[in-house]
Amino acid sequence: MAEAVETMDGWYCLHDFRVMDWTSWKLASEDVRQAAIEEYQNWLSNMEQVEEANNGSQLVYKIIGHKADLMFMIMRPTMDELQEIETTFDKMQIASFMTKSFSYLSVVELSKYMSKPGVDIEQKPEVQARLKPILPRWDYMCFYPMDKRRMNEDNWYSLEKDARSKLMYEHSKTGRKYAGQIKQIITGSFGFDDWEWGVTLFAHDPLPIKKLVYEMRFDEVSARYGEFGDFYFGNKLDKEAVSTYFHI
Ligand code: 76R
Repeated sequence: MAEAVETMDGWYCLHDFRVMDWTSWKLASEDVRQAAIEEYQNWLSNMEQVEEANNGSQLVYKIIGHKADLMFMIMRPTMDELQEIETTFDKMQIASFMTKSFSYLSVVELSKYMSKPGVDIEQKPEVQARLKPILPRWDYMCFYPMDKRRMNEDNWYSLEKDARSKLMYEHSKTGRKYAGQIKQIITGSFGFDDWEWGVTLFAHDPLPIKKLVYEMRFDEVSARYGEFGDFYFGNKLDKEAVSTYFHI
């Protein structure tokens, strides 16, 4: 039997996708819309305070295309906080103009494929900073869930650990070429959601994301073992731009 790799796990993470019902929003009175926007902005301010205290992080993206209009990416130390945040949001005025189109529950994960035996890297400040990340304020974001294949010869879970480490090393070399252009957060979702991992990529420009994802398809680990879900792509919605976004 192949041996599992140890993982280091950080903040819990919810990717929450909503579709805006612009027709109902347009039909609502100016007062209702204004109150809903203010309530939403207050909610964002409360969330920002949590982030300033280093107890979590969050971002909002405008998703392009039919799959969603907004994506909230929320990270907190406990799963309970994520549940509470979701319920609080659902009770807000603005949520009554939205439907949920997709969501993804996971936890920030770093595997120990690259760590040396006998060395505990988990408590290192740079590792802790990656496990509990303050999300980057970069303009573009791409999210997709993925699995590692379990089919006939191509079964990731029956590959020996050394072989998997070698493939992951090759994978990381491709990734490192994009240092400074792309930040990636891998979240694990075994037992939490329908896929095994969530991949969230941040960039200043959309094209490096396409180039990285394409180039990785040729890494053996993606070519032989990668299975992918739906892709979501968006640009950042800052608090300052909220009024403009919702303006009719
Ligand atoms: O943690 C590290 O950064 C060390 C190296 C590394 C690991 C262990 C790494 C680097 N990744 C790791 C694990 Mn990754 N990653 C993906 C995708 O589209 C595809 O083909 C795959 C989706 C991208 C785009 C990506 C980017 N990575 C993983 C795992 C867990 C595997 C397991 O445990 O079996 C998955 C599912 C996964 C998927 N990866 C990098 C990147 C990038 C850009 C890097 C370089 C990061 C850096 O060094 O700055």
